[in-house]
Amino acid sequence: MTKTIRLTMAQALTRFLARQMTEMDGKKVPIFGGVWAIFGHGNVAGVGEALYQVRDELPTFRAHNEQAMAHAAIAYAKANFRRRFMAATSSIGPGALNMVTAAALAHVNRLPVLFLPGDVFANRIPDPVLQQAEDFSDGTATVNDCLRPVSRYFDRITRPEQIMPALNRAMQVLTDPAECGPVTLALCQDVQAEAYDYPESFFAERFWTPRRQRPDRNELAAAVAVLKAAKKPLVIAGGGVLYSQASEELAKLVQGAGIPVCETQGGKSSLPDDHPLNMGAVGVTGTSAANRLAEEADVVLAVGTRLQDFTTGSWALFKHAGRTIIGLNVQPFDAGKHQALPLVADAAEGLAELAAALKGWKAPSGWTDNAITGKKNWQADADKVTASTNAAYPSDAQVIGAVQRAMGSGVVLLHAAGGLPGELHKLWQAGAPGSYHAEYGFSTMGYEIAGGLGVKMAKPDEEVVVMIGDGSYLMLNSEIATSVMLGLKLTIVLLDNRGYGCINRLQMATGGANFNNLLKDARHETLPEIDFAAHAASMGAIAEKVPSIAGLETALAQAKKNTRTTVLVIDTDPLVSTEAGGSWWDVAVPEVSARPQVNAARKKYEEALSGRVSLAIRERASNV
Ligand SMILES: Cc1ncc(C[n+]2csc(CCOP(=O)(O)OP(=O)(O)O)c2C)c(N)n1
Ligand SMILES: [Mg+2]
Repeated sequence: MTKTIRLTMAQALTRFLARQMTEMDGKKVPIFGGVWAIFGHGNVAGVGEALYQVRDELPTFRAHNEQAMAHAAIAYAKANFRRRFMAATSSIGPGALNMVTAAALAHVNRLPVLFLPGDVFANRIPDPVLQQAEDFSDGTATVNDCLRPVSRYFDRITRPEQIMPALNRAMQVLTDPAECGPVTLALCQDVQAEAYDYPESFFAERFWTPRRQRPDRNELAAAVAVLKAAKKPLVIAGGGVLYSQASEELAKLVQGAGIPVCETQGGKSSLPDDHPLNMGAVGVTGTSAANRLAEEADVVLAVGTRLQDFTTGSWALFKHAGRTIIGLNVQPFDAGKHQALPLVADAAEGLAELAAALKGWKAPSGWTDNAITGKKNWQADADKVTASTNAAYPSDAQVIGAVQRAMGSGVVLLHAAGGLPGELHKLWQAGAPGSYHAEYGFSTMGYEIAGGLGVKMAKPDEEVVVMIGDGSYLMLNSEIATSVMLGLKLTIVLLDNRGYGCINRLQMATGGANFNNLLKDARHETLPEIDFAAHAASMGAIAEKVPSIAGLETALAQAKKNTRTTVLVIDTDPLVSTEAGGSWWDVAVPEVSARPQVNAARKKYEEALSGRVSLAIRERASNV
């Protein structure tokens, strides 16, 4: 007879989660680093009680905002290269909906996280329960259905035994490198508390190892043939290189074949910044070293990248009419994008097999040498814009220079939205793989501080530096208090340019009037003067407003020694960004307007569009 154990559905869930294991650095560890929780009536009695039972094996962490706690969980998974992850549980209604944006962030970035929102009563007797949204035509709809399009797997648990197949499927998705993303198990409030005789075998310890798919023989042969014929090959390293921990294999391949590498936001730190073949950032926020090669490349080996518009300059950057893209990706959806020659495989396996097959082959030396020279020229440009200054309102680039000088490349640098991503992508000199943590798949304002907390949980021995704008800070800063409470120290550098600087610049570039971005240009009775240092200090952080770039460097030296979260605020110039590098980005400009500035911007926009169209026609012709 099957041995069973009588548990509530929520107790079965938490017991199961605590028994899932993996290996990190040769040591067996739980695959779930813990559970973030904000309780309400929809989860406190069921999931809350069950989490308490397993609190020693599966720790619970309390946050101040459901979106933020999900950000921390997601950043934890990213910092662990998806080898370990966390769950996030909320009550029903607003708590659950607060996680939708974070779920989309994880979905876009292909990051594993388990969402456990409470849900309405399956028996529907108390309908409508507090916080239940009522659909006039669909009795099965609840607010949690908003999580469906942003979950890789969604299930609603309406009977206690359903949790078994649902958790089995959840683990498949969370650990599958191709499918990987958010999983939502919506837990009906009454069912969380319902008991069932679960087979004991369901709770047996399970050990998960990352799957590494090898390439198909024919796809590999086709890719090798194309590469061997290449005169101007270029590698784009995307986030998949990091998730697969394929940096060594990447370095071996490109050093052997003399192929320059450029990096997406997600892929930055695949190679150290000072690797001579690393051209740095590519695309809209790219370096001149990378972008001039992208314009000429005849074969583009795109590794672990979604090829989003910032990488391809909205498909106007890669100008070689006959170019071939090889899509080395573990996910066929990405591998075959834009008529790429697919090479479906784990990045490390794929790169290793390509290197073996290309042994002895080298790209023309003129191409490689030219790339190395371009990198040196770029570095000289970058050094100029990041040099120290006495300006009252320094640029973002000058602040980046100060952070780099004070903290070096050995820290984990994290950012997500505003003007910083573009500047950091170009200018930050990253060290080891994973030392540059950008959330630029979804570019979610408010990811930064909670994200930093997740990274610190994953890497407690590392110095985590969060760079953030005033806008992002005001959107979501509450987890500063959590970082202080948990003793997880962050160094936060807040650039106060008194508004949404980058969108204001975009507005000007598209012919718009300065309107509703900088605080001074927004409807107001009193111009706000926000004391960010006082605000951060009120949550327990060590906080200081620094008067200058030199002052920032001094304060950062002290911050390094601090054991408590430190927030350093500096006033910056909202109008400047780095001119060097970059490429066109498709942002639609109005076709008609009463503003001559808009009409002029539209004219330029149409010229850029026709340039891209003629590029596409040339491409099609060369493919015939
Ligand atoms: C949640 C969210 N809302 C809106 C945006 C659009 N957006 C991108 S950057 C930005 C302004 C960010 O302001 P701040 O953090 O001060 O950075 P700055 O642009 O001044 O460098 C806005 C509104 C976004 N990315 N995320
Ligand atoms: Mg700002």
